[in-house]
Amino acid sequence: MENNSKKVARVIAEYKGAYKVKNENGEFLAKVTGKQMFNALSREDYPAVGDFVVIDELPENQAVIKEILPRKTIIKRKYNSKNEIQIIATNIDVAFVIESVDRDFNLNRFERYFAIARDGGVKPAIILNKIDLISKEELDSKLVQIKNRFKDVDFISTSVVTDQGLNELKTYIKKEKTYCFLGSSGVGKSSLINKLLGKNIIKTEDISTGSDRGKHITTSREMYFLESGGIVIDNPGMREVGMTDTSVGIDSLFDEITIMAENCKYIDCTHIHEPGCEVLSALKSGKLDKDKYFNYINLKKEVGHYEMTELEQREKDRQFGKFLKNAKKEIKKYKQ
Ligand SMILES: Nc1nc2c(ncn2[C@@H]2O[C@H](COP(=O)(O)OP(=O)(O)OP(=O)(O)O)[C@@H](O)[C@H]2O)c(=O)[nH]1
Ligand SMILES: [Mg+2]
Ligand SMILES: [Zn+2]
Repeated sequence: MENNSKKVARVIAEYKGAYKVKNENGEFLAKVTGKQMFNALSREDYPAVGDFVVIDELPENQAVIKEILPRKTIIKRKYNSKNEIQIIATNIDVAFVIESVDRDFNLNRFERYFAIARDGGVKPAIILNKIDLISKEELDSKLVQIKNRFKDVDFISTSVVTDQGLNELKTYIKKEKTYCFLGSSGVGKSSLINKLLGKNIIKTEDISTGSDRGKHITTSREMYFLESGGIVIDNPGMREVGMTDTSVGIDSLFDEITIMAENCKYIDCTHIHEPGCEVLSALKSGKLDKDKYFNYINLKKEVGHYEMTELEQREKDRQFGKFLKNAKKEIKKYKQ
């Protein structure tokens, strides 16, 4: 029997055991087939927000997801020590990494998010929000830090209180492209998306409870369609940003170090204690930025952890601890 009800749709929200999908015929509450679940080897075999899927449309806006079309890009992370993977979103053009200028501001955290984005082929960009809370001078100093550390990353500074930067953000978001909003809880992801939508569709944290930190307001991922034709995805804030399984993203993030490492004496040099290490000598001479170096080592370590046995982990921790102590001493000496 020919099936005329097969259509392509996009997954726009994910619930427990069901998905909201959308196509030109409307929105459907969709489930995967039993066969699909049976064949699924990992989380990655299930649909995620952003996926293009083939569906069978049923009456009353129900649907069955038959197939996931190949993903162009993916944002995923390992979220626990059991290496379970969480797919944050797929088919994303740009990942906006949002930090607010208050206590949340942290350059290393940007770097972690960038690694997650780049691992999945997604271009990262920075939104620095809540700039109404600081002076022009403080803002300039933060922007200089961002510019120096992340030379090739676009950044926009915004405030949903004064509307600063919102036009710039709107212009940045292009028709038919998909943008994923990432960042800690409370930085203003949902507030920014409400501004882009021009109305308060998403519930955000009440200003009066603003001190109640650590409470997650947004609890599910959801895609929103802007009048301009741009597509944005709101996410719940992430508690800790774990790394995914490859170190490719990290290496591209620290090109400078990767290039130096080509001249290390040993091909598998970890740049922690080896003789003839080009990276360590650059660190000593001051040619390599010390924050960048420690961040690199920490990220490497974090990625490595997932691939190591517990015993190896302990040994590496011990070595690393020793190394850190020595390095700190060295740097102190160097500074004096
Ligand atoms: N002063 C100031 N407050 C802001 C700004 N943007 C958001 N807020 C406030 O920050 C709080 C958190 O905003 P949300 O939009 O809920 O933050 P979120 O990132 O979506 O948080 P989760 O959903 O928990 O991940 C709310 O009280 C907002 O009113 C801003 O630009 N300036
Ligand atoms: Mg939110
Ligand atoms: Zn080395």
